Amino acid sequence: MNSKNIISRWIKSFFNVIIFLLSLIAYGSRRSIVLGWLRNNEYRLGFFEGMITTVFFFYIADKYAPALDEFIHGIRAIGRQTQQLQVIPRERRSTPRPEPIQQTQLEPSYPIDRWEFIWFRYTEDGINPWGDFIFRSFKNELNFDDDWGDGIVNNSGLSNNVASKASRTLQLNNARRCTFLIGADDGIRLHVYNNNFTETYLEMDEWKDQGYSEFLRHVDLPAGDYKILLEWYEHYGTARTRFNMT
Ligand SMILES: [Ca+2]
Repeated sequence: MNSKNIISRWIKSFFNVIIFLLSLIAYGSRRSIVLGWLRNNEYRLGFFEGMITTVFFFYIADKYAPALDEFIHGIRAIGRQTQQLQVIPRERRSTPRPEPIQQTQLEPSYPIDRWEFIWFRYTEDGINPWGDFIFRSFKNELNFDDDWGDGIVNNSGLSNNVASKASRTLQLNNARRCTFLIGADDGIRLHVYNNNFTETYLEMDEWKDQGYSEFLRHVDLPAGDYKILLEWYEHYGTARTRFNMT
């Protein structure tokens, strides 16, 4: 959210990348280290040693590939932040002391006729998983099933560590039993509130890393307006999100 957070995260991922590179170097130079240690120039790579080092290499690669991803996008995030810092003083010169409005655009707006999606970078913080704001998008259809595989998620520029808050107002002319189906890879949460948020009609919490999974709930809703909030995140690997109401 602020530049301190971005820089501290970037430094963290920078060190992860360094460790990853050191691991690669260690892997590459393993043979000469072992040779020096054994003082045996006729030492050759044995079958089991080959197996163990290959498994070790894939373990390291799997562990640090997300860090490489984080590292690259961290540089972009700092670039974006720097651009913002450069733009703000210029705007302030022409406008007499504007109020800070940075945060209001991050709150879901619950539009009546469409979904609003607010996209964020995902952070592995259990309390606040919402990282830097990326952009907003909209979708008219009530029901959707977006499957991005392991590609870029919805023009966010990210294929991993991306999250969204989708909101919309639902208008029911008659009381009825509604069936909510949500699906996600990875985590998802659905909240259905009354129009002024004083009552919660439905809460589904499947906020965890998982392969694509679907969850179903029935709920009786009186006629009226409802606020729907669908939170979703993709941690790593493939990504998909689905909402279906009947
Ligand atoms: Ca995933």
